[in-house]
Amino acid sequence: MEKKWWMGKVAYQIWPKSFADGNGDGIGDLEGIIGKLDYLKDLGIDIIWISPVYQSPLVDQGYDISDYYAINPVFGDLETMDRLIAEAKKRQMYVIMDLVVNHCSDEHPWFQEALKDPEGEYGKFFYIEEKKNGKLPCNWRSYFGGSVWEPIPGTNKYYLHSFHKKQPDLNWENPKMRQEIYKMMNWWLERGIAGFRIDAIINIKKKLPYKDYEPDRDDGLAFVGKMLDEAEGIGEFLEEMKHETFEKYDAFTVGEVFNDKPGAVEEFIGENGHFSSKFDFGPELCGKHGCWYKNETVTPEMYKEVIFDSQEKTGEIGFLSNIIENHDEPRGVSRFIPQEDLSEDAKKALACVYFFLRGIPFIFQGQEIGMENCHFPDIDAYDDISTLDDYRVCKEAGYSDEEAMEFAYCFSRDNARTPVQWSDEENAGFSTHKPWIMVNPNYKTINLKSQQQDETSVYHFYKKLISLYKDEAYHDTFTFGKCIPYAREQKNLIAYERKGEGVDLLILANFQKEPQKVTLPAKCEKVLLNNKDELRISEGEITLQGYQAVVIRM
Ligand code: TEU
Ligand code: CA
Repeated sequence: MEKKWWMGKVAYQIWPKSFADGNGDGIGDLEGIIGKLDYLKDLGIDIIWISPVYQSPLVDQGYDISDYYAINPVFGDLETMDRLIAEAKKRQMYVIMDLVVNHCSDEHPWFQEALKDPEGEYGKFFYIEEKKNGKLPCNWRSYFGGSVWEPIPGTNKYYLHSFHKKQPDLNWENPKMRQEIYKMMNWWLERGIAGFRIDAIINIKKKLPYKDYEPDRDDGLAFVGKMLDEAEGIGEFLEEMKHETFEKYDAFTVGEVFNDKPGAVEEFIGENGHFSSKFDFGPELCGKHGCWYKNETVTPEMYKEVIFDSQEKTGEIGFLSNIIENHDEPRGVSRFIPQEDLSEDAKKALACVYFFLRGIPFIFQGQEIGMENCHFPDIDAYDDISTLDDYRVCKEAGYSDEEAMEFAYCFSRDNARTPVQWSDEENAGFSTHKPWIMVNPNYKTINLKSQQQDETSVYHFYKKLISLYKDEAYHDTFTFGKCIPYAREQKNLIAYERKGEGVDLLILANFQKEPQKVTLPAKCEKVLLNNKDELRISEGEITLQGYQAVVIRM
């Protein structure tokens, strides 16, 4: 396998609005990020993914772009972005930006032109159709609720949006549109970014001609994702994109790819795949069945099966990007640890398990201090459009306000979007101004400053994880070694070996409060990491305390 610069690197996702506020207006910004680069460097981060900071009405928090060539003044300007890229480089860190090209904002000039003249050049940048025999082209339901078709005022035409109605889908079948996108991507790559996280990319290929699917709710609509199962040929677009853009820059690309089709691993992230990596969404999708009230609580056994499943499917074909959370998900510690077991040890055990899987570990802002889901006082305190829709769906299904709020507490995207808890000072040290969204009230106990002073904190554990990962003696094994599940059938034990490059490592985590014994596959040479003070090892056997996690060299 050809070795690439990004292999073995550690990545960190910044969701700018809630990361750090540089100018005291209550909203995170680029200056705020620059101020934290030393912090990230010291943590051990190499690659920084910054969620969208482009010009945008922020209906979907920047995933609705109205100018790809400009920075939203809320976040800063191009000069600040250039400085951020340069300051990161000085510290041997790489910046990747979010590439949102399945759709743009309805306020983008292309769409504004399309509204004026749906038959004209820019009309062809979108999917615009008329009703036939009084019927819309298809019954697809958008990700954020309602039909994907929205009327164009003053005409008999409709445009398609897979997400919000303020996010019209770009027409990838149009080569002119595609060239505009590549031009923009190269413009950013020329500015010195190291690559892209590629948003919602699987949606760019539609199953055409349009057709209805079996309705999956009382609204008579079918989830738009259903169409993706049948849409063929996305590879042609992605190969073209690769040749026209990132290949020329040796860029790192990580796709938001929800795709389980046979051959998808090889196609997307194999040696000649479309992207460098793709997120492993196995854990994120675990126990989800279409709407909040149908979701199951994830047990350690369920979690174990999904991560091993992804590892087995991927093998050494390519590199997954491993996560426990992101800006679209609740906090990982609140989701993957049984609520009654949530503790610092359990947080460290979860960190240990996901971090050493084969692939590229991504840390989402605040994860390194063990930030948890947030209790919002009422539905109006939420901001996220998707949360508001899911809440409505629960209410319509007959759930009480209290029940719907409990679902929101478990699943809302805003759980991950509260400000990073830097200290126990006012506004958690995020801003001198009242933040745009509430701070999790637990910031007095969960914050970076206090954890920095405590060697046993979750934060220091993350630092240890990263420095072990990068330790020269093990780095190649963690990067290129095989990942082999160990004692998979042993309940509430999540264990695997990393083997290769002359080293054998064993990762063990006990996901229950009660101790459990594990038979070792070989003699223990050295304990490299342990989230507790003690460890009981005897001849060929180890006894793990509740939520104890260890990394051992065999
Ligand atoms: O997400 C795409 C996506 O399919 C989901 O994660 C989606 O956000 C979720 O099912 C809705 O609850 C990407 C971005 O990560 C997300 O923040 C954007 O809202 C979305 O694209 C649209 O750009
Ligand atoms: Ca600000």
